[in-house]
Order: sequence, then C-alpha cells, then structure tokens
Amino acid sequence: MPSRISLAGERNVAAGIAALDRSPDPVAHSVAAPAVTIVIPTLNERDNIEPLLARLSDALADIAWEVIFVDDDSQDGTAPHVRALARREPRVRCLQRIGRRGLATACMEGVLASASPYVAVMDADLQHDERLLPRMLDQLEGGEIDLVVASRYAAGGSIGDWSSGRARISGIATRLARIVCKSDIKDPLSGFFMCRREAFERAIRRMSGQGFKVLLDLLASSPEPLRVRELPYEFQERQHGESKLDTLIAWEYGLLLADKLIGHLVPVRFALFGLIGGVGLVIHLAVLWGSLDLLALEFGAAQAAATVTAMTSNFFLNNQFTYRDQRLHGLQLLRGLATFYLICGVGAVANVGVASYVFTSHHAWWMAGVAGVIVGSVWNFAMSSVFTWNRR
Ligand SMILES: Nc1nc2c(ncn2[C@@H]2O[C@H](COP(=O)(O)OP(=O)(O)OP(=O)(O)O)[C@@H](O)[C@H]2O)c(=O)[nH]1
Ligand SMILES: [Mg+2]
Repeated sequence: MPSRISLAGERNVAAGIAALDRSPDPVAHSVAAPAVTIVIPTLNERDNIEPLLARLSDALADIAWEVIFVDDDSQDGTAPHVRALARREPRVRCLQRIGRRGLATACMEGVLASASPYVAVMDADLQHDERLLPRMLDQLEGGEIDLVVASRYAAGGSIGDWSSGRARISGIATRLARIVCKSDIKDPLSGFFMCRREAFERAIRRMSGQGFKVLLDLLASSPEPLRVRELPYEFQERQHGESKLDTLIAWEYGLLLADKLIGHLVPVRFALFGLIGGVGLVIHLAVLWGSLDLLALEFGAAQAAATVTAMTSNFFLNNQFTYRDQRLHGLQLLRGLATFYLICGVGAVANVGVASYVFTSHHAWWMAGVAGVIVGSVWNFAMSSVFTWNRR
C-alpha cells in the first residue's frame, strides 16, 4: 500500500477542500429543520390520514414540524397512501414495518427515525386534540419541563363518552401504572405527549417496547425522574376505522408492568416461557394418564403421544402469549412448529443427560431432576427465541 498519495493526488485533495470552503453549506441552505416531529403509529387508519394532516397544518401554522407515520403494514393501504401524500408534502414521512406489530415499538422507532429536538406521539384516529401541540412545545421550550402529557384525568380533562366498563378498567389500569412510574402523574397511560428528545433517548435502551402504553414505559424507564406537566384535554370519538383494543391488550399491559417490576431480576419472556412449560407438564401428565388408563396404550406410545401433545400446546401458547408481538402465521407457523419440535427434542436429551450426570455424582434425585429441567428450559428458550420466533 502506498504510504502517501501522489503529487497530483495531493493537488486534487487540496483543491477539493478549497472548493468545500468556498461552497455554501448544503445543510444550512436546505429548508428549515423541524422543531418538532410528531410520531403517529398506524394500523389500518387510511381514512384518518388526510383529515389529520389538515388539522395538524392548521394547528401548527407557525411552527416548523414534520410527521412520521409508523405503519405496521396495514392491509387497507395506509402506507402507500401516506407516501402518495409525502410526494406532495415534504413534512410527511412514512416508516413502514413489515412482519412487525406493536404500538410502543412503532413509536420508539419513529422517534429514532427523527432528529428534532422535541418529539410528540399521538394517535391517528383524531381522538387527540392537536390544538394542544403548540402549547406543549411552548412548555418544553421554556426549559424547565422534560415531558408534557395531554391528560384525560387532569382537572378540566375528560375521557369523553366512554362506557362505564371502559372507564372503570382505565381507572384500575391507571392506579396500577402509578406503582411503577416514577412521577406523580394523573394520566400515565395517555397516548398523547411531547418530550425532549434527550429525555426519550436516555430512556430508550431500558424501555420494554411491550404493548400499547409507551408513555408509562418511558416514565418507568427513565434513569432519572422526568419533570412532567399535564395539560387537560377531552378524549374524542374515533372518526374512521376500527379500534385495535382487544382483550389481549390487557395481557400486554400486565407484561409491561411485570417487566418494570421484576424485569431486572428475570426476563419476563423467560418467566412466561417457564410458566407455559409448567402448563405443558400438566398437559403431558394428563395425556399420559389418559393414554394408559383410557386408551390402554403401551407406555412407550403413551409417553410419545404425551410428549408431542405437550410440545405442540407449548408452541401454540408461546406463540400466542410469550411471542405475541412476533406471532407466526400460515406457513411460518408450520415452519416454527417444526423448529420447536427439533429444539425441544435436543432440550430433552440435554435434560436427561445433565440429570443423569448430577444423579451419578451422588446428589439427591430431586436436585438432579431440577438441574435437568433448568438446563433443558434454558436451552429451549434460548434456541427457540433465535430459530423459531426471531427469524427477521
Ligand atoms: N404501528 C402500529 N400502530 C398501532 C398498532 N396498534 C394500534 N396502533 C395505532 O395506535 C393508535 C391507537 O390505537 P387505537 O385502536 O386507536 O386505541 P385507542 O385509542 O386506545 O382505542 P379507541 O378509543 O377504541 O380508538 C392508532 O393510531 C392505531 O392505528 C400496532 O400494532 N402498530
Ligand atoms: Mg384510538
């Protein structure tokens, strides 16, 4: 390798630097950088996009803003629709995620895809009052606040016309949230807030990204308590499209709370995987008993039937609960099941091998059994999280 460039080369480099010195800074001469990025997660919200953009343009007339729609590959064509609008309006961007789901991770990735000093998160369905955005920005620019929350529960705010059932569930969930969040805040489950980018960045590596409640995740994950202000607003009716709330949202919420409470001791996914393993053991014993007593099968055949049933039910339970955010469907489901059988088969061999070794080393039978189960479970969890559910 030549240790120095030729004379002609040196002249070229010097000419290049001189030219750069003379030329105007290309960044400084582009359009004004946005002061605030509004991150909007979307799942089948096509019809809400244009009305929302019109409202944002009105509300933010004097502010340099941009909006990033983070779309999880909606079936109604939300992403191509946003891109079509982005060709006419450079303040609009689309981040389309394929094979991914999750409101919280969508918001986190939207924030990471932006560079503005302030970032807001709001829903696409016109339930959040966009006229609050300039006041939120004012509060942050004042310098004494890290996070402004649009609050349904602060004095003057309201949940609109929710059914009494939804209001009660939200009340209970909010009380639970206060246990894990480090701020005394009335609406830690609000989906509408604005914060300083550094505050978000400091917390993001500790965030769970689990489920719907990204604000709670942010509050509970921040290394130091955030300085919060709440602005009241009235939650509006959804305008177009369908709600994405379903019963499993409560499950995801439970996982987020568990992660914030015990996640530093044991990963919640592993705890869940172990719990489902326990359910699998019960299923195994039930099928074994049924096959021996009711069907009068040979022990070997009964044990094989029980093993396959337990592995299959474990796979589907894990797919539904432990890896809900990476759920497999269609052909991928079959492929996942095949890898799961294979991994658990090797896990069983490891389990028996370790247990036999511990037993022959003159340890108690139960100690040998537990050692085998631990090694087998860790193997199954580690391998299936790589080869069965985490292929993308
Ligand atoms: N990217 C992405 N966005 C999502 C996902 N789930 C929901 N959203 C979006 O998150 C926002 C909130 O979801 P909603 O279904 O409106 O939930 P909600 O406002 O609590 O419930 P409603 O009052 O019934 O509308 C909406 O903009 C949805 O399109 C998801 O898995 N991925
Ligand atoms: Mg909504």
